[in-house]
Amino acid sequence: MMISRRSLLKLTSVIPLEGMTPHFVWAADDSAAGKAADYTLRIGTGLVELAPDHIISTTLYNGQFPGPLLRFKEGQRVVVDVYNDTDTTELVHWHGLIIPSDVDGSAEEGSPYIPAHGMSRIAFVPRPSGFRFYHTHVVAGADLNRSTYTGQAGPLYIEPKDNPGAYDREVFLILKEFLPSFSQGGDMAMDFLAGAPIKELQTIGKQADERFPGPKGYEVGYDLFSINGKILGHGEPIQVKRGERVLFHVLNASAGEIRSLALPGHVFRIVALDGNPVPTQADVPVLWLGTAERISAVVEMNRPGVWVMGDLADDDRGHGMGIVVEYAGSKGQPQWIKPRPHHWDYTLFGKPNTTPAPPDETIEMTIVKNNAALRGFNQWTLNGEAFSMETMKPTVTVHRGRRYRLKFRNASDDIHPLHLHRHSFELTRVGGKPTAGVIKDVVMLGGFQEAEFDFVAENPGDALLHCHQQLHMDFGFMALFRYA
Ligand SMILES: [Cu+2]
Repeated sequence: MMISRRSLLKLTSVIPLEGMTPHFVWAADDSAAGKAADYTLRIGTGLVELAPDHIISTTLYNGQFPGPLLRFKEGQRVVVDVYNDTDTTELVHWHGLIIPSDVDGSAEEGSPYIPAHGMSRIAFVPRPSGFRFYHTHVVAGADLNRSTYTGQAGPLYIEPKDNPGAYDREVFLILKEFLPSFSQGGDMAMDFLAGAPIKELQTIGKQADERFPGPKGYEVGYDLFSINGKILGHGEPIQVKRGERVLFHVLNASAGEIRSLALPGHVFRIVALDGNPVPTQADVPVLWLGTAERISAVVEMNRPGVWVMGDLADDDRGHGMGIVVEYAGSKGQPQWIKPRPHHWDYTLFGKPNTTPAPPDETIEMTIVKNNAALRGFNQWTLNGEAFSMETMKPTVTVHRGRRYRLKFRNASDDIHPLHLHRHSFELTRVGGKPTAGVIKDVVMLGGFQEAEFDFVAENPGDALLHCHQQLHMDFGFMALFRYA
């Protein structure tokens, strides 16, 4: 999806509505009633042509993948009508936004479902500015045709009140796998994260394995991989000119995969993480993104050629996870060169030599995996408790105005992209290193590692904390925060 700044609004124009919708749900304030919506999203089954011989059927927004790029203005109220043309209830979650619980799109927080063959009008004041996204937030469980396994994801950009914009062009890249299936035998170990495993956490993990000695639980794998809904080699190449500075907004819209991205011979200057400007802009050869993470990075186009910008995993890139970057005047087969090994370290982008403000309270959470404990699926517990979708019982009480430090201890070998709804957080310690100033809404927690982040309880209403891997959140890895 290559978009000039001027053509963006056209993409999000209201689509014509057909037929009658029997059910209506009005969320947020009544003042939106009677007014035309600013945007319309229509949830329905459609086809995505990933390549001429790979056309898949899945659930989409407005019949397309990715969903339309929505461009909101920070602080300017927006009304979105969401029509659900499917046979099941749906939810649209506005990821990374600081908005009320009833419009956040999370049933656990009390947001109303969009009825099957019904509609919801959703209104809120978008903030904070930056690169966000929207996606479905229903439970998939064992159903790989549901929730984030489908094509229900789209980019959202909230325009800041003032935009410095030291770049020539913006390119949005949405990374997404299709055709999921279950497999057994454990996930691939990945060791790209900075930091080292902690012995005590390995011991806790070992004890859990002894309590659940059977086979490992199901994992999800994929057949097809895409950027902007196209398998590598089948979409339009990104056309660049020598000397140009291109701002890439990269979103990992996977249901559970971690993605990497490299452009041979080029470096990425990271300017924002999860849409929030970083205190220290740093150059890296490879981007790593946990599920739902976003990276905004400027690339100076100074090595003419035709290149594959792609995932480091040969198999995934071979099955489509990449896009061609073509310099004006260059011809030939796209080239891929494997970058040298590189560790992903969030603290590179923090404020140097600064310690974060002390919290009012620290909440510790230890994450344990019970192998195949739930009908063959791994069960996830936080401090010994798996979240119950039946009771949706709040786990943590917070008080408005207080600063909380969440300390996560991962007693499993999986990497968990931790996400807190309706609040941004500041990384304070990751991979064993203290840091400050990096504001995010998802952070990867390494296997047998610890991570800490702070958030200020400044947005009353229930807020969900969960691992963004669909397979983990559906099987226990959630906690509900309730304001006192
Ligand atoms: Cu997880």
